[in-house]
Amino acid sequence: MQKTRTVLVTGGCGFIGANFVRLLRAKRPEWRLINLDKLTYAGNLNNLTGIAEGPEYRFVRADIGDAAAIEELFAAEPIDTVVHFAAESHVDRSITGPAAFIATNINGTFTLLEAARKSWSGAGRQDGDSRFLHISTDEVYGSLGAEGYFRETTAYDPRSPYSASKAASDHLVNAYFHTYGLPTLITNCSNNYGPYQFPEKLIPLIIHNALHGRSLPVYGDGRNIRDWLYVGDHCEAVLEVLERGVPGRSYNIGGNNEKMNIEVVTLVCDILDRRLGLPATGMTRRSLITFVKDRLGHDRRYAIDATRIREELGWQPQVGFEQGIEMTVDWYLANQEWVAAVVDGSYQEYYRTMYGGN
Ligand code: NAD
Ligand code: TDX
Repeated sequence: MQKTRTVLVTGGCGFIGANFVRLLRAKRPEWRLINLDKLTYAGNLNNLTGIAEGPEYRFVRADIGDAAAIEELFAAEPIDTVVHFAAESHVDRSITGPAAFIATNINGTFTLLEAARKSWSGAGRQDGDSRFLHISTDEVYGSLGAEGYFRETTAYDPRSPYSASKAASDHLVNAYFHTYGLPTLITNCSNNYGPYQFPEKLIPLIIHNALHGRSLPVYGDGRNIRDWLYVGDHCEAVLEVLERGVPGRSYNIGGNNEKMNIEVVTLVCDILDRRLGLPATGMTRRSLITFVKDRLGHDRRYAIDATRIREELGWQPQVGFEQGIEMTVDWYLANQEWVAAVVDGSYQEYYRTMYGGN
């Protein structure tokens, strides 16, 4: 028999969180789900259209750093499971404005850990099946040369304010396991792509710009390598770790799919050319590619060794990269209203600051 859970998902209105909320509603409809999200620029209720509030689903707008609000929620609801996605997630923004990353990723995670510790050490919640799953990133491990992979035993070596804040939160989570016995788990995943990703990240930004005939900014020489994973595969992995992972453990999640950024960008261009034909200029969309100033401290290569999750939990990615990019391009083509609503005034301002008038 499946255990029925009361799950607090944080950041469920963001890219991965919304995909995970959708997966849980479809696969574990009997679970009660509370989605807590601050609705920052990256959080969007439109990511959850079709998910109605009711006995099994509730949305709460709050900041994970607001200790009073979080403790009140734990007092009001029999939460036995936390899946913690909420974060400031964009590396470039962490370079221009790190403060929010410290507040949300470090202090916010601390606030959640404290609330869970206090609540779960109280009477009535000690059924031995509570879980605090912290969603983290491969970026905590730093940057690889041409060889090697990140394993769960790889020493942390974060190099951007974003990755340093995620590393700090991972350390806090582990400290709560060792010190207080909080049943924590951590997943460290590679780059995700797919529906509902905010167009500040490489793939949706390239799709959006290419559709509007704008230049396609590629940082540095375009040869930095990321390991790309379709978001649906990531969400399936998160559910596996939540239900069957061993508390105290970390699980690396990756697509075994290393690509140079320039390969990713040209693939998106070629798919759009195939889907829509050439633009009015008669030039392929590859002609829009523009090499721009590199990101400060730009990590060269990430690559995940996902042996542990494959061997322990039997998880493997199901969506191939070309297939996943085609599905993603098609989703953005079919959801131009969603895109139009998120590229509002503040996005335009962000874009001008980052990329100038291009
Ligand atoms: P996102 O930026 O799309 O969404 C973040 C969500 O968190 C938004 O809904 C936002 O409103 C919410 N949020 C931000 N600050 C908050 C706060 N103080 N209180 C409550 N809610 C807050 O991020 P994403 O890409 O979906 O990433 C989700 C998680 O997965 C993050 O923890 C990120 O570090 C991790 N991760 C992301 C990737 C990736 O490729 N996107 C890869 C590995 C790990
Ligand atoms: O305009 C761009 N041009 C460009 O060349 C942008 C936005 C990015 N890039 C490069 C930088 C990276 O090498 O593309 C690569 C991917 O960039 P992002 O989409 O910003 O992702 P990245 O910095 O790799 O981090 C992502 O994966 C790990 C997520 O944003 C993180 O939240 C996650 O932890």
